[in-house]
Amino acid sequence: MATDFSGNWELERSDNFEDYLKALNIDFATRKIACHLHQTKVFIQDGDTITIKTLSTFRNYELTFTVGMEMDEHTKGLDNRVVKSLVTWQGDRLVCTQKGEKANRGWKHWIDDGKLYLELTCEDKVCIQVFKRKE
Ligand code: VLZ
Repeated sequence: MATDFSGNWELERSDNFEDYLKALNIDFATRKIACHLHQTKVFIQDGDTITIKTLSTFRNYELTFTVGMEMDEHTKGLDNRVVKSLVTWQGDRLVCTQKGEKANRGWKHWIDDGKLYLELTCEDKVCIQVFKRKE
């Protein structure tokens, strides 16, 4: 059985988010704002078709994909690049590779002890975010 990520999650802590944004060439001012944001993740899961919304007062980012099907992802409002994204299941983890200009780019989601984890990677930078369920 695939992990069920459905629901609303609020950001509890973030390690190395600024380094990750820097690796994506996000400018200083935007990084400062981004690092202080209260982020919410909304997962809508229908079998292997999944929507992930990243919501904040500053910017929102939304991605819909089907697991196992490569797509063009335009990272609009983030670093504004186009990457070839492929999301797969690796055991209980949802793993995305984002092929493009930046090496070693992608993310992983998993749940542990009721918390939602997100690992964001770009080049040699790794950011970990932890979210708790929102009532
Ligand atoms: O999420 O890759 O959950 O798309 C930050 C948004 C989101 C607000 C960063 C600040 C990562 C923007 C989003 C300022 C530059 C991401 C995936 C995994 C799904």
